[in-house]
Amino acid sequence: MAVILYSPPSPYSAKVRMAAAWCGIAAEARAVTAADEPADLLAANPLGKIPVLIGDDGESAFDSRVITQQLNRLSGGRLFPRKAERRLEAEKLEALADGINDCLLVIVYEHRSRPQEKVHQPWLDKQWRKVTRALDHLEASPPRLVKKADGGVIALRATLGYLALRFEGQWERGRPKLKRWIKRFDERFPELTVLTPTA
Ligand SMILES: N[C@@H](CCC(=O)N[C@@H](CS)C(=O)NCC(=O)O)C(=O)O
Repeated sequence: MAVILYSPPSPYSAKVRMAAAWCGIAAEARAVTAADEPADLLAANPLGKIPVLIGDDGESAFDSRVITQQLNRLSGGRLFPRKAERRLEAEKLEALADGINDCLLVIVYEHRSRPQEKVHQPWLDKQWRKVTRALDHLEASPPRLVKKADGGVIALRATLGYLALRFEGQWERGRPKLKRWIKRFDERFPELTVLTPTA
């Protein structure tokens, strides 16, 4: 069986676990602590980052956008729409969600890795402005939710789960449409919601 190396709070990991579930691809989810640089993770990804998908043949795939494309191929196209225009929309939404994750992780890692007096606040403020602009863009026009999930909406749900976990109380105000979007996603795809980031 395929294996996904992951960590429960990781938004990219949540995205690929949700995507694998949506694609009907059975994969053992194996939790690793990337910060400890464990040997099995380094053997699968020299960058020491999660998530990693290890296929039945032992071949590993990373990063998460490579994994979602691989899941799409393995499932015969279940994760991304076939029509070029829709597919581009889904891929751009995935990139936007991942881009938000990138900024949030910079903030989290800065606080985690540096002594408080060495935290460079202007850099973190810049990251937060990127997050804010991206969320405002999504609030102005939340992605369509149809019967079928895709790599874009799954990525966004994972990212909003990470925001809820690590930035509770800091992003929700003035974003009622995004909050409603989460509710509708969760009503429609409860089997995916259970895989969103957790502590
Ligand atoms: N672009 C990568 C980002 C992956 C990433 O940064 N994962 C974090 C956890 S959420 C990680 O492995 N951090 C440990 C490290 O950077 O050493 C992807 O999409 O998979």
